[in-house]
This record gives sequence, structure tokens and C-alpha cells, in this order.
Amino acid sequence: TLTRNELIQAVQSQMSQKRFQHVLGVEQTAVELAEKYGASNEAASIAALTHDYAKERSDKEMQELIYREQFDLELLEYGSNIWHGPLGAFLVEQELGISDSDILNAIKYHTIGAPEMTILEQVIYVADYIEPGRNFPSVEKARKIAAENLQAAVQYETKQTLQHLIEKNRKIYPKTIATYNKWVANP
Ligand code: DGI
Ligand code: FE
Ligand code: FE
Ligand code: FE
Repeated sequence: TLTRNELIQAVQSQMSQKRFQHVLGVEQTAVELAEKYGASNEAASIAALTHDYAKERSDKEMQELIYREQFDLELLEYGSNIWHGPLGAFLVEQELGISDSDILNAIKYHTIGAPEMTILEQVIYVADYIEPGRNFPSVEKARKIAAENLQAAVQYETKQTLQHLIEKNRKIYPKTIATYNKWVANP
């Protein structure tokens, strides 16, 4: 297994300085949320550091991976924004040797969420949205909610994200709707 420094080196080598700063912000926030809501601090740190590991891989490499590893071919209708969660979890396991399924699922679901999420999965999903480097209109409210109630923060983020995507006429990945239906429409 990698030490924290080795993990940081491996992650940093995969991304721009700007994205790496985001990753460190997610780690800080995730550890705070883990402390508050009862997930493992170490798991939160590792999942946060690796959550965007695959975000800057080329489309070609990601498309080939979808075919080669028999991911759902529906993914091909989307792009890196959707791919880097599930494919990232695969690559983190393969290339970094991380095998904890809670950590891998936290990476897998960090963008689109899931109808059922463990505390660690919720922590990464929310930390990605509210880390200190984020600044968009709903982030202040999201931070306030996250300081009170983790599930309410998941609910708020899920609704805001879907609203934003619709506002921008973006294609909605069906699992994003499944997350919305469970967390927002039928809480
Ligand atoms: O990787 P990050 O930028 O830190 O954040 P993220 O992984 O949570 O989200 C990446 C992007 O994916 C973000 O701009 C929102 C977008 N996204 C989330 N759900 C969907 C989506 N994009 C499309 N087209 N469809 C979705 O269902
Ligand atoms: Fe991401
Ligand atoms: Fe996110
Ligand atoms: Fe992120």
C-alpha cells in the first residue's frame, strides 16, 4: 500500500495544479465531515484524494476502457464528467492498489450519487460540492446545511445539480434521476 505522500504524488501527477488544489480542499472538508458524521477519517482522506483521479484522462482512453472492461455502453453517450466516477474507481483499484469497497464506491458515485449511499459515500459527494475552493451561488447554503445534517446536504446538492443541468440543457444521466427520485422526490 501507498503512504499518504506516495498517494499524493500519484494523484498530483494525473492532474492540473488547479484540480489538485480542489482535491486537497475536498480532503480537508471530507475529513471534517467524516469526523462529524461518523465515517473513518482515513477512508475519507483516501477517497477524497483519489475521487478525481481519472478526470483528465483522454476521451479515447476512457472509451476504450468502457469497451475493454465491459462497462455499460450507455456511458458512451456521455463524457468525462460522467465517466471519471465509475472508471476512476476502476483505475484507482488497478493502478493504486486501493481495494476498500466503501472507498471505491465513494469514488464511483461522487458525481451522480446513488439511491442508497453509505456515510462515506455521502461525505465525498457533499465534500466535492462544498470544499473551500468552490464558489457558485448555492454553495454557501450547501455549507450551512452540511454543518447541520449530512442527508439534508445530499438532498440539497442533488436538487441543485439537477436544476443546474436542466437550466443548461444538459443531457441527464438516468442514474442522476434515480438519485433525485430517492433523495429528493421521495425522501
Ligand atoms: O469532478 P468535479 O468537477 O469535481 O465534480 P463532479 O464529479 O461532481 O461533477 C462533474 C460534472 O458533472 C459537473 O459539472 C456536473 C456534471 N454532472 C453531474 N450529473 C450529470 C452531469 N452532467 C451531465 N451531462 N449529466 C448528469 O446527469
Ligand atoms: Fe469529479
Ligand atoms: Fe460533485
Ligand atoms: Fe471533484
